[in-house]
Amino acid sequence: MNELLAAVVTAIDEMDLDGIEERVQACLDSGISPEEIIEQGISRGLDIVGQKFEEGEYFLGELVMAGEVVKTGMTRVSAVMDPAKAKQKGKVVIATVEGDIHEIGKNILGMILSTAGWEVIDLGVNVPAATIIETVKSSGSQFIGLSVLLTTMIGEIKKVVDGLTEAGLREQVRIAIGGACCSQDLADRMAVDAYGETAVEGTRIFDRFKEALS
Ligand code: B12
Repeated sequence: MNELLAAVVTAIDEMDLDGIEERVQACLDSGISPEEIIEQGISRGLDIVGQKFEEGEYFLGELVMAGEVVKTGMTRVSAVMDPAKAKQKGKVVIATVEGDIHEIGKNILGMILSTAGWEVIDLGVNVPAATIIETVKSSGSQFIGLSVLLTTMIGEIKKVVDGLTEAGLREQVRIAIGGACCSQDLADRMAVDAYGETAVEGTRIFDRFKEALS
């Protein structure tokens, strides 16, 4: 891996809040794209932290700290993403489902979708299905991106699907899911339209949805 990207990975793994901005900036200065920094630096760093958490080497405090380091690094990345391209393709409603407060992946998805030309309506974390459906109605959006990291919260996906069906909107709205506990199998079981492993894949999915609906 590129040395500068590896330094971003290490900064997250070592929870180096003071060093992350400088390291992200070094990547940007050397011409590494924001998308590469997100996918190969920030996301990989968090994968390692997640693994160490699973293995009992890191605890909740480290998770929180790693989250803060990533947020700080992301401010540098988002500063160079081009907002001028935003809003041309249509509106996407994104949210982390109710009961789940993980926001980093959703925020990255939002940032990448904006850069790819979408108007992003970000409802935040811990969002009830009813709020998502209300927003779809009031905004006229046909696209929903749900972030789900906790296995215990997968039932929330079904609530969104059922709520849309009850509102008579299911046929005209496309839903994608992503996040640590999601998979194609889960997408099939929840009867949503797609699963995306990465935020970059998310942009391809929404482009595909749009093409199919128009
Ligand atoms: C950071 C973190 C936290 C931070 C979150 C900080 C924040 N501000 O977001 C804090 C400390 C708050 C936290 C809390 C908890 N966490 Co936590 N956390 C993590 C960790 C280490 C990283 C998550 C992350 O940000 N990853 C980086 C981002 C970039 O990745 P991502 O979210 O997957 O997103 C990428 C893709 O998935 C995709 N994507 C994401 N969403 C979407 C949506 C769409 C539509 C698409 C297309 C793509 C897409 O795009 C992103 C970029 O490519 C994970 C471990 C892991 N491997 O995921 C555990 C993890 C998710 N947490 C876990 C747990 C158990 C908890 C707690 C319950 C711990 C506790 N005992 O209290 C609480 C839950 C609180 C709650 N109610 O939500 C477990 C979940 C296990 C499970 N299967 O249910 C994990 C997997 C750790 C583990 N291995 O045990 N956590």
